[in-house]
Amino acid sequence: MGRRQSFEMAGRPLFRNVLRRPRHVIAYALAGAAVTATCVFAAPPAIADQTVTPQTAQGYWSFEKKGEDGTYVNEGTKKDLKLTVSGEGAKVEASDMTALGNSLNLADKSKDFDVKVAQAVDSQKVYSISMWLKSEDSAPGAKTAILQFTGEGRTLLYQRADGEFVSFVGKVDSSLGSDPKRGSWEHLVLTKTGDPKNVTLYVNGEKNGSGTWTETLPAGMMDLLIGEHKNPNDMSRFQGKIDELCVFDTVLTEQQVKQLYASYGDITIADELARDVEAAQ
Ligand SMILES: [Ca+2]
Repeated sequence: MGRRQSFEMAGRPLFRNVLRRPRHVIAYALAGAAVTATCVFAAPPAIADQTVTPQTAQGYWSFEKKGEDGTYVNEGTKKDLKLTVSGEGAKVEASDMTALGNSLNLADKSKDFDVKVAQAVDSQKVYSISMWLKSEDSAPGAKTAILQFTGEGRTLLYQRADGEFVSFVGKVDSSLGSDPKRGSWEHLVLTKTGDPKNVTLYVNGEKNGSGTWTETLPAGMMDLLIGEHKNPNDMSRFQGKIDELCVFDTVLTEQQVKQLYASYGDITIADELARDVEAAQ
């Protein structure tokens, strides 16, 4: 309503002025407008961000389809990127949110599992990782691993007992903000730049926190572990559900993060409803 009113107020007077003038004046005015427009836009406008959906990611796993080799089908663009799920602690089964279909269920953090994307990202370059996640850990440990690299790699994202998100990827703890809604489905996006070195976490399309470091990261492609530290005794395993894992080889902009979140129309609505119900209780 407000938008329509302001459009009419801005648009009508101009429209009337043009109509009242003789035709050649209108033509001249329009030509002038075109020249003005050309001058104004002589420098090319910034190229609009590419529209981001899960399908535009290099790796995208919805956990709905399994390939002949037993791995979950990568519905993204780089088909040789594979996600493997093994161990008694990891199952893929019907989610508690219908719109998500099947989700990865890590039901008991005392049971071992191995959920991994081999050669997922180039450590020193840029990337973004997104997923839907729901913690079901009623007694979380001091640190819970969420995203971890193997070998020389470090913990990209973990969560403290009070819900604070932290990245240790740069060999220093970078706080990425609190998580007051731990226990409900949340859409997380973590973006990592090359130089300057920065990680930024978005929760449900909103920037939650960011951190920087100076240490040079180990070189090369990194295997990404989901929900477990590379040394399982160092942190608790994640207990809960994960879905819609995406790996991008770009740094998503804030606008693209919002686009990606918005692309989950039904789920974001269900998520908001769940929050409202929770808040009312
Ligand atoms: Ca799914």
